[in-house]
Amino acid sequence: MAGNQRVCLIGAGPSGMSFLYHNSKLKAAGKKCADVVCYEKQSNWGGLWNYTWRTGLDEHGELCHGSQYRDLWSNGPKECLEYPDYTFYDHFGKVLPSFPPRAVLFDYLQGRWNKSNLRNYVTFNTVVKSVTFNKETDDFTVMVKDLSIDKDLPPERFSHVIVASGHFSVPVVPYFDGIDMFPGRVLHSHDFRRAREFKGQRLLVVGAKYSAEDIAMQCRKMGSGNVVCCYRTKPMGFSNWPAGIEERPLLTKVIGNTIHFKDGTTAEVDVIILCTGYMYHFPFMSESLRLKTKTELYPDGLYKGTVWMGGGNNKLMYLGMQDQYYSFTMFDIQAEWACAVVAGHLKLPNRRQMEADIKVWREEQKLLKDCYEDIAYQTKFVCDLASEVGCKYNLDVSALYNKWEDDRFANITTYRDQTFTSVFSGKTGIKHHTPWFKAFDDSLETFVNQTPNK
Ligand code: FAD
Ligand code: NA7
Repeated sequence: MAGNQRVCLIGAGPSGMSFLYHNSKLKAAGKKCADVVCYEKQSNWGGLWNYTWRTGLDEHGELCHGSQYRDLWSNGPKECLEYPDYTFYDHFGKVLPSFPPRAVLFDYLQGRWNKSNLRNYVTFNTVVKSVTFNKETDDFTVMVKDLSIDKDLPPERFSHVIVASGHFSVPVVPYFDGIDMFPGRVLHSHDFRRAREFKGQRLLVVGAKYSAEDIAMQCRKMGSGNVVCCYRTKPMGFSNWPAGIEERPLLTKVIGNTIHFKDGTTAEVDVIILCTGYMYHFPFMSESLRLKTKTELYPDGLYKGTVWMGGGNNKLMYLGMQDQYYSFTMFDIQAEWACAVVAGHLKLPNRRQMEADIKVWREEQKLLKDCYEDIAYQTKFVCDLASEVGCKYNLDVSALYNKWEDDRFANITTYRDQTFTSVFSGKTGIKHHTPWFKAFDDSLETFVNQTPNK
């Protein structure tokens, strides 16, 4: 039998950790697996779930990866993102409400990784600086810097590269006429850390997706003044915004503290928060290997959303690059599929067939009309990967996602107070002790200890 493939894995967030998890499962089962070197630029695993108070640059002068904020609670029910082979009930040993705060999700993720002793496989404080493909030898050269000693490591050669470096860390920061002379603070959601900071302040939120919605809600919850959200394409459209939040068309200019909007109205604000999304940013990948896309459910050029078609060698893969309804379970099945391909348990079709497959998915994507159709589409994507690897679980949680969207449209303030039943453990989440809009204690201890232990 030929030797194992040598894989460079970039990033130890949920996507990268899922690759390590499935590769170690293959190993434990005595099956052929890869020799993986995982480089992680932060000093801990968890990706975006590894909360940092820092903004801008990290302690080594690298781009700060973290975009999450202190008061973040899951925006989807935990029953939609739990791993089928490691449920929340398995981890906490009790039933909990359906929408946990950030620290609870991080604890859950770490439980699965610790159980499989995955920490040893991650090289922390190492940032990948360059990846190039060697045509003659059909492999990659990877340049890495050890941040802890400020030293470039000798070049390493790998048969495969798996990019799991995330795509919600480098902000899109548009310019608006007069914003440079705005007397108050201007920040991007990437640098937003504490909603309490804006107590009593009037806010302009630019953008109309998850960050805009959640940051507007968090700020009102924590006592901000009025919040005006403005949109480029279409409003978020919730009919039940809490008092003090409204939506208007995009701003046209800023004069002093006065914001002018496309509909001719104006508003006085103290702070501008740009919730204008993130770039796909892979400066360390050489041009021909670099994924260039906008945020969408099926980025172009990736077979099964994973294998990079650009180089023609099928040895470069990207994980977790989709826009996300499904999150942890989608990254996990994608990683399981990628592990099977790398180890040779799954054979890829020829290039023409792969290109045709991508085309079918992307044509279908063009027809999607609303969030419910998006969910059905991503469910199909997840289940397709699951069937390819012969996954024994049915990962379809679309009924839960549809109910979640119904709840959000019915009332954006109370959707996190609803409960869901896990399709994997059969357990139904309990009501949280306090409605989310009035719940100010987001500690793991309070959340987990509101019910007696098993
Ligand atoms: P990331 O979590 O971004 O991890 C990527 C890792 O790669 C990081 O550890 C980073 O340090 C490392 N890295 C990057 N570049 C390099 C390099 N050059 N060299 C070495 N290492 C590198 N999802 C949910 O399911 N529920 C939620 O409630 C939710 N809330 C969110 C809130 C916010 C504000 C944001 C931004 C995202 C949220 N998400 C949520 C989605 C989130 O993207 C996923 O949950 C998940 O973190 C994605 O995992 P990942 O491993 O693909 O990427
Ligand atoms: P998204 O989902 O990429 O949304 C970005 C929003 O910003 C979207 O409404 C865009 O408008 C808007 N945008 C982008 N550029 C501009 C300009 N130039 N002018 C006005 N508006 C603009 O990012 P989010 O941060 O909301 O979500 C990312 C993740 O973080 C998500 O998974 C969450 O879990 C948390 P559009 O609607 O395209 O017209």
